[in-house]
Amino acid sequence: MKHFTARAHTNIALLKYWGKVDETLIIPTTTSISLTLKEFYTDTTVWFDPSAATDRITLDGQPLSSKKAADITHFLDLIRQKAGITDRAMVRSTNHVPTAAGLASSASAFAALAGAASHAANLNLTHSELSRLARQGSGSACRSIYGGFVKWTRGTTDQDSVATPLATYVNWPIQLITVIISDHPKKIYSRAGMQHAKKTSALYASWVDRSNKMVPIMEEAITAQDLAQIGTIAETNALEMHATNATARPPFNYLTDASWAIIQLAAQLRSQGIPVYATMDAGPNVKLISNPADTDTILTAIDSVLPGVNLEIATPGPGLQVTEGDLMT
Ligand code: 2P0
Repeated sequence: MKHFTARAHTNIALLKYWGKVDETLIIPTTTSISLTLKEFYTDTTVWFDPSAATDRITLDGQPLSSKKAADITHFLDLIRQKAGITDRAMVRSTNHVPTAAGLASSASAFAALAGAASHAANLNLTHSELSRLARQGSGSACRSIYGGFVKWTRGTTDQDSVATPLATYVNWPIQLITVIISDHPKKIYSRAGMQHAKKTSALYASWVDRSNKMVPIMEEAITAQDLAQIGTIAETNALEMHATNATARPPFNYLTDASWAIIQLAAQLRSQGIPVYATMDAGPNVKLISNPADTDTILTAIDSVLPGVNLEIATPGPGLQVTEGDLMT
């Protein structure tokens, strides 16, 4: 009954994943590129207990809802199957992702679970195998196995739909300022949102086409450490992703007036020569891709548009870490 603890960090996509070719294996329609973030992570401890009748899962000390627990059990079944075991698992997870920040925690959650549970089951998986495993929990989790800039190649099978690192140690100035805009409208989970956009938006096919064409250009921009080019491509890609939602039948929308105020503020700051670019996911928050040297100017500008709004500043972070025992060392 060896205990293992894993830490995995969240990631934000610069080229988004928004739709699946295979809903069960989680094979996406597009190749996506992300940045793993240092400040936000999940710690998960797992051990298998031969005397337990069911999996026991807690998040921040509380038991999960039955739907979420069923998703975790399904994921643990994949690991049990690989390891040839039937023991139930004890899973203790702590999220260091501010809940109000609306940053996706499913990426760090499934990456950490893949790391801790596979070690506890005595599986010695490579990073690539861990990425494929995490992908089957939540697509974006496959990117959180690695630090820095990461590419998830869409592939066509379980074998080749996998993340690879593009630049693990990012030692040049780039940050994401997350502007936390509260979420009043009814939440539409990404899984349902992307499915609906793919099925009904007339723009969806061209979004896929344009997104995939941007992959080599984004890779070049990352190699060149070109913040302006990375930001320009990322902002365009995010706006096009949201355009598939706006043109779905019926349409839906994650962005609020406050989100648009920040998107427009980024454009205004650029017109003054400050490199700031917006990216938005399945919620109203806007993440501003920017240079840490411009933080004060950007924060002052944000405050003039949304006085007192909450902010989190995130920087490039590391990949999955796994250690034996109950605490991260
Ligand atoms: C991304 N998002 O690339 C995109 C952009 C949200 C918007 O990945 O269905 O929780 O579990 O595979 O990974 C959020 O979707 O979805 C996401 P599932 P996931 O980061």
